[in-house]
Amino acid sequence: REWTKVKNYQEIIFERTGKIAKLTMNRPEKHNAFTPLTIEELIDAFTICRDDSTIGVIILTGAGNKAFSSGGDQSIRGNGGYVGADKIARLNVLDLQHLIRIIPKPVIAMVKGWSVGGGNILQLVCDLTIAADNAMFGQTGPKVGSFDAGYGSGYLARVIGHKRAKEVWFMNHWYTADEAYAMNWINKVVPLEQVEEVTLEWCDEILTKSPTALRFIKAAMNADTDGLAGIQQLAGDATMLFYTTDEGKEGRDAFNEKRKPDFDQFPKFP
Ligand code: 1HA
Repeated sequence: REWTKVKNYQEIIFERTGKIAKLTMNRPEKHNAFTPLTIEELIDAFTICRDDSTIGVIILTGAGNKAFSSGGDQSIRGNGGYVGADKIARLNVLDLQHLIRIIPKPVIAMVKGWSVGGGNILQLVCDLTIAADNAMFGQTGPKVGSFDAGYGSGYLARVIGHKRAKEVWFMNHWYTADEAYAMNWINKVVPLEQVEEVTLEWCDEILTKSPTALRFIKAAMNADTDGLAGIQQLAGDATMLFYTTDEGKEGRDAFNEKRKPDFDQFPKFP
């Protein structure tokens, strides 16, 4: 497969091969710990993927074989968040979590090595996770004076169960890829040297499916978890489809032509 670079960034790599995009957190010297800039760049790249109708599936991964991500970069943690060049303390990874949830395309985490803290929550909010057999999962928040009481707790509890989620957060143990698999935390474990090949095979398979069907399934499952904000996404997809129908267009056209709409011509399905 041939990879082409889509855009240049400082702390991530954004490449694509065919309809598959790959976003790589690229700070391997710190196990891909993220800064506000890493997150800003990921949000930009995910937004490009969202708008580009020739991209059907997105892989999120970390550079090298040692880590997916070790979470927020503790060396730039300031008063109230992580501080970048603009000196503003931010928790902008929360915006990225939300974007990964609402982007209407499958996002697959490809995890090699450490998946820790806020990095592990990024893996969690991806739709699917394929891990190398050297992957290691864990939350460190209470050890380092942090916590994610949003998706990192509530959604984690939905995915692995309340008892296990509390164990993860109270004990801050490490879990191997096989243990994480047994907990339903991730979808598949493969030998390190095959992880990219298998991830790309999953992408290829997904790309043969109806994108609209996948979009609705993702929105529907999120709606069940995300309350009214989740229903809003699902509802937005319904509006999008309705706008493509003759019935929807009749309302628009009647308004623009200053006449009464004729909705009688359209079928009322049982
Ligand atoms: O909880 C949140 C949030 C919650 C709500 C809203 C927003 C949030 C945003 C972020 C977070 C968090 O992510 S909190 C959790 C932050 N992360 C951690 O506590 C993990 C810290 N790292 C480790 O425990 C270990 O590095 C490790 C178990 C992942 C790997 O250990 P290992 O293999 O022994 O490597 P190590 O030598 O520790 O790491 C290699 C280099 O990377 C070290 O630098 P060096 O001594 O070579 O100069 C190490 O300091 C650096 N490094 C690793 N992780 C981080 C890091 N530097 C900064 N921040 C890191 N997270």
